[in-house]
Amino acid sequence: MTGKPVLLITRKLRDVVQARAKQTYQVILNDDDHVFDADELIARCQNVDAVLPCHSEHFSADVIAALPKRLRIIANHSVGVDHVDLAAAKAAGIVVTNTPDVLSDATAEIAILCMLGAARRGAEGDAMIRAGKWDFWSPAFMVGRQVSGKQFGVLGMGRVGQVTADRARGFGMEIHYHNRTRLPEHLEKGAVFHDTVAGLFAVSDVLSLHCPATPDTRNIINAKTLALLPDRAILVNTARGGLVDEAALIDALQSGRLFAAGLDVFQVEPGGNPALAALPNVFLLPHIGSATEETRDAMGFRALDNLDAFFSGRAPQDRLV
Ligand code: 8YV
Repeated sequence: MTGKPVLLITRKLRDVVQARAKQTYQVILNDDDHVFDADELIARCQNVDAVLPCHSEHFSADVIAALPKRLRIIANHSVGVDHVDLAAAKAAGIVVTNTPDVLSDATAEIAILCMLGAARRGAEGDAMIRAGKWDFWSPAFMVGRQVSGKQFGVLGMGRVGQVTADRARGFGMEIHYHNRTRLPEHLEKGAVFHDTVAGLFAVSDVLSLHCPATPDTRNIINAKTLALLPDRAILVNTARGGLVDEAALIDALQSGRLFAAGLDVFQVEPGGNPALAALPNVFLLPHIGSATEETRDAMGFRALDNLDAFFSGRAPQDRLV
């Protein structure tokens, strides 16, 4: 290859990240930061050597089949890669990378915010004051659930799950988890391992989701599994909306079986679910788990590190296929 490789950056990244990218690559930006549909994504990828997408760009098998031979790497600006058909990329000889580790702290903070917002009725209180409807106070008013002393269940004890568990420990919670494989003792830090999902759910006063969205985990939260949770449990989802059957969640929240939910991710994004948003016992955020200045910079740099390694003939540290 002569000259700088051509890199398509699909969404607006932080200035420092874009500036660094321009030092090494001939960068094509998306100036108005709109989401590319499949046709536009294919069209924009035609004359590039690499693409740096977010989870908002869907590299389905059909999209990947329409990519040019020239495009050799998809360096994601995300840890989750459910928006990329990895098998199709592998078959097409396209390298795929992600950005693990660097977003664990930021996402764990949002998980704790979701837990506390749900447990202490944050959305309800905020809405009441903003609407000018706070006209009463009593010791019996807006009483929520305390999290200290309760059991915090982690579904998916990867990097984000582990940091979130550490934060929950700080709130005096007892940690339980289910994972495909049990963690070594030094990472488990006293957390109780459950070898089944049902075993974990049965003890989780707060259940926090940290597993990837795969065909196996789709709607893992459904009417049946919600019924396994202790009475008046709290659900926290900062992973992927596809993990939750939202209709079943709404039923459980309306019936009072679940005390509350704290959600940063939804089946439909952007937008979320208006029926969920209509419930007072749901604390909602618009998929901002990793949205801090520090983490956005680190994610951008990590994606560029992967690209730099690839184009200098080294193995990208976060290569998935
Ligand atoms: C981002 C995410 O919001 O990393 C992920 O999997 O969902 C988030 O960190 C997004 O992909 C940023 O590009």
